[in-house]
Amino acid sequence: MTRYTGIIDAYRSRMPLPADAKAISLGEGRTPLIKLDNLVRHEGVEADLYVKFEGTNPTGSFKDRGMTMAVTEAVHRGAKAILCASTGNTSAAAAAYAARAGIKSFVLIPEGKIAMGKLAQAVVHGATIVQVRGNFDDGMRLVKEVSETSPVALVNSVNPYRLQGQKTAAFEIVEALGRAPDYHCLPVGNAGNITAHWLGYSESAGLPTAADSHFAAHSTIGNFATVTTRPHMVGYQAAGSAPFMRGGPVKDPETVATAIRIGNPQSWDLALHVQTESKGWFDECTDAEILACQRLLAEQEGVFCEPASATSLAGALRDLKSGKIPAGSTVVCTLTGNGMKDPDIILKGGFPPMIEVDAVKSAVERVLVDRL
Ligand code: AN7
Repeated sequence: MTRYTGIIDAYRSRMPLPADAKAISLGEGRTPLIKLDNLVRHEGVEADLYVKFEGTNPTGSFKDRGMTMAVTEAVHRGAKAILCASTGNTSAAAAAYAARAGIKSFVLIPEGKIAMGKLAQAVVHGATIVQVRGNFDDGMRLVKEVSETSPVALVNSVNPYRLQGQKTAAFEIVEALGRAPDYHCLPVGNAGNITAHWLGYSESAGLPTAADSHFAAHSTIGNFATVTTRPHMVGYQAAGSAPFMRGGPVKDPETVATAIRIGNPQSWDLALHVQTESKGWFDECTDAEILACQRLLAEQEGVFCEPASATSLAGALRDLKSGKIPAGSTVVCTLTGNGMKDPDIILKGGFPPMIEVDAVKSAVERVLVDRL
């Protein structure tokens, strides 16, 4: 048995890091690929349908894969502080990895629009939290400006090391399935993660992609799993926050899925390359569809993801039912974050009220008898 120590150690030869850079890790990666046979039966679709549950990462989202890389590289260069704008998960990961590295973190968040758990994470890890009177896109503009003139490392996904880390989710899927899926579905905000997955699949297939010119693929395959095909990449957005569906930036994005409340995606051009090269598509889901799917997944399979994450599965189920994704396909949906980050959304969501009883055995038995 060797102790698992995270994605940099696991895929070092496939990472563009100096050989002497010491990995700053919390053991991220190796997340479960869960087959949804209950849900497939319940929904009457025919597919090998999986979710890659990124909510089991150390800070509860896929951001840890990118943050271990960005912070490792920044610290190696001598950075003493990192900076990001965030809808919540990036700030949680940045705060945690900065703590681990013993450096400072500064996070810009949109006022009042971040899930409680994510805010608590930034607080507990000692980040300096700046609430911007504006939305994520305002914060993003600000951190890009500030990082040009201040001695801080910008760790949003415009930092290419982020995507290099996030590509490892595709490596893990290829290893687990022994092949690439036919379709890979993700929620899309800045479109960094869909681009990162395409990089990962392309490297596993030994195929070039237009995204390489931007990120300079560094992979040597060595003993790692290889594949002969790549999936169609499908990106789903929240309807009130769907710039890829509108053909340009959305000025005032609004959705219950606060993680993807993003109107001006930073990886716009790259994501369009991914769509073209993979023969994939973008689509949108309503808030009602997103919340219904979050609940369905929790009830049918025991998997609790955050609202933004359910967007990928809600869209995939719809496209399976319509036949746009053909019956019999192997489909992987990324569940980007953990449901426990955003408990408010559930407790506000019209669930049955709790039952209150006197502290006597018979009262509890009565509850059971009525329901067994
Ligand atoms: C759960 O934390 O942008 O398309 O600032 O937290 O790569 O942006 C979060 C994004 C999907 C979208 N699901 O990924 C942030 C942030 C969850 C997320 C996305 C995010 P990208």
